[in-house]
Amino acid sequence: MRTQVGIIGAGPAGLLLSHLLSLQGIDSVVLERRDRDFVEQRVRAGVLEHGTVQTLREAGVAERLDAEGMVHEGLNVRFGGRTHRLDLEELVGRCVTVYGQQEVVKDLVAARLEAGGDIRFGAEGVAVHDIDGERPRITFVDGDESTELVCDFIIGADGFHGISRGAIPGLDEYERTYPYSWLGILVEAPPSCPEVVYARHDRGFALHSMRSAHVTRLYLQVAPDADLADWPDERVWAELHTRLSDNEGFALTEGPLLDKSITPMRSFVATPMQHGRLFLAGDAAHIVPPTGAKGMNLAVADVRLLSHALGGYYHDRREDLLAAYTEEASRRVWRATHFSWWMTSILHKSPGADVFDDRLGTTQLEWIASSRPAAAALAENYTGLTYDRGWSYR
Ligand code: RFL
Ligand code: PHB
Repeated sequence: MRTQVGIIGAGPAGLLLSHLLSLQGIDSVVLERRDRDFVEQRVRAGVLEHGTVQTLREAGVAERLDAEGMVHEGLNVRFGGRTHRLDLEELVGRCVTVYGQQEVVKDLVAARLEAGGDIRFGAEGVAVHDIDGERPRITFVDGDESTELVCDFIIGADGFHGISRGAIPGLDEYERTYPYSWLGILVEAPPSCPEVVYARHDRGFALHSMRSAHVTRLYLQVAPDADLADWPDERVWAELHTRLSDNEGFALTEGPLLDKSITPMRSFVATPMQHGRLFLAGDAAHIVPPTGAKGMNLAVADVRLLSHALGGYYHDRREDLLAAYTEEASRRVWRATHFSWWMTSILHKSPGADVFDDRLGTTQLEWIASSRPAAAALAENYTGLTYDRGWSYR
């Protein structure tokens, strides 16, 4: 088999890149380890930055997003029993849209298949070869058949646990772990207020988000080694009621659980994001803790750059845009890494934290609640950096 760009992973990064390339007349094949159903049902992110929505619109895959996505002009920060609303639109002239990652994935899979795109679900044993030469190859098992895909370029969009990153020699990796995890539930119940709520409480962090007018998404800070077996639904609800309460009458609506899972928190940056003809995108190269809602947005930003750079290569034989990929992508990655770390540190309660630690957290929340420049700094990062160039080369 032969293609121009071989893409490993059918998450938001791999699927969107495949679509952006096809709009520029560049062929790709996407190899995905899991089946279609699994990829489309996986519950994950929910907050799309302004620029992510714009990219999906420009790519022509935002029809359902525009109809069903919930535009949020503000967000709430809750601490000390009080709720402070940040008016994102008024502070920085941009908002975010709440729309499930799995919905983005469904829309992209549908768009690829409708355009005749090649996505191989259930591809096993994926391995990359000859990335230093001009004809890199990917081998994999498709059904019972061993297959070889010869490419011009390989994109590793296979997430944090994928195989691509390991193929880059001499990679530097920077990592921070956090002394807590998030327990997330998806609930069949209307959201208890119209916007996202980030709550700092003495018992730990809690988050109220949503997926639609009928589905709520909630998270709780739990111990890093927490076991779902120790978190029966009643305990989860009791803790959510306590941590999300305020002195202003907030009442949390309960409902049947549709999903329940625990996610560890990690910051991770690998560099360089490229070697020879292999380029990493999204979680394959970097992970942020979910507190800043940046992971999927960074994946989209990476593939915007790659789409533009690959367009430059195929249309004008330009190699400079590809050569600049790590440097360009890293600027946004490190900004989001700092923002996510900062949001995490001011909103969570670390085990063993003393009064000094607590006051460092609350003084920053008080500052955000009382100072317009501080609120604007949060809003600018939360809604996302703007893009200085398009995803398309032409
Ligand atoms: P993905 O989505 O992990 O996709 C990688 C794909 O590669 C496949 N794969 C392989 N395929 C072939 N061969 C192999 N050897 C393979 N190994 C892996 C996998 O099956 C998968 O289909 O990575 P991508 O595309 O880079 O996208 C990144 C995002 O998924 C991730 O950053 C976000 O989900 C993070 N995240 C959030 N991001 C946001 O922007 N906003 C949020 O509100 C937000 N909330 C979250 C989150 C992540 C969470 N969890 C569960 C990690 C909330 C949570 C709880
Ligand atoms: C979500 O809706 O899943 C969500 C919202 C905000 C975050 C993380 C996740 O910071």
